Amino acid sequence: MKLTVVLPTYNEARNLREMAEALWALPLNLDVLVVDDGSPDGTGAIAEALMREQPGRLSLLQRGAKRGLGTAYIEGFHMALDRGADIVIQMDADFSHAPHYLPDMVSQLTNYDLVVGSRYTPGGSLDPRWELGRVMLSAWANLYARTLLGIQVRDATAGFKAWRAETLHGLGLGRIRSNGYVFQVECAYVAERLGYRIHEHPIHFEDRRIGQSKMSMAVKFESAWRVWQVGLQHRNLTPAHRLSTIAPVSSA
Ligand SMILES: Nc1nc2c(ncn2[C@@H]2O[C@H](COP(=O)(O)OP(=O)(O)OP(=O)(O)O)[C@@H](O)[C@H]2O)c(=O)[nH]1
Ligand SMILES: [Mg+2]
Repeated sequence: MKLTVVLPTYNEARNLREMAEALWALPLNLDVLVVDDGSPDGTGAIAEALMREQPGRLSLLQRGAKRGLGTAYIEGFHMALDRGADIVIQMDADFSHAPHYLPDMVSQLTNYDLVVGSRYTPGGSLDPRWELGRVMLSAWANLYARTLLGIQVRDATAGFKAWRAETLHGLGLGRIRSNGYVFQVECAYVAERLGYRIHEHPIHFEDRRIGQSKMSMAVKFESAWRVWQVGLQHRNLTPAHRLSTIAPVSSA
């Protein structure tokens, strides 16, 4: 069973080493794939040092310039799948998504196709250090996306997910077009439309330990109209559209 954790990074030099070590300390046999966008703070050099220290446990996809979270994940997922991952984890590199939830989330993949680390399912919680404005924005974004798209998942904007490789194959990564916050919503929506079994595992979401947010206000506002596009683009998807279930075209 090959398990790959995809970590997108932009200026996470002060978090990356600790994060990789926390992941390796888990009772899981996993490798880490860092997708770095030429972070000016030298995150890439730290990833290279970790690669030398722990051969085979970490790889680096270096993209050179900041190109957004969505495309970072899509490229990272493709690479993980091409290298034969059976399970792919996505999470932030800043400790908002605590590594200690992973063993439970992974074991739930026995019964589910996608497990979401969820702030808004019973038992989940948000860091009390979040200011009221951020709590409201997050709650509003979730309500907005869920109402507009009819999403069942309570934490539709969650970026902490454990995917079976078959689910990612069936999703069809080429369908996913969002690059900012809506990337998370689009993946959850498409997975639901395609009839995948989704479980929400409650998590306590911590504010980032060190460093700054990379998400500008422009990205947050772009998300509001982008949700409409996601709805229009995928509303006709049904379980029959899972890519892995499409019969190969006969060459005869
Ligand atoms: N490769 C890559 N990673 C990114 C990009 N933007 C953000 N990230 C990473 O994606 C993860 C989530 O971004 P954050 O800046 O933490 O966004 P956020 O969680 O909404 O903001 P905070 O609450 O302030 O942490 C982090 O690991 C970032 O380093 C990007 O353009 N490219
Ligand atoms: Mg964060």
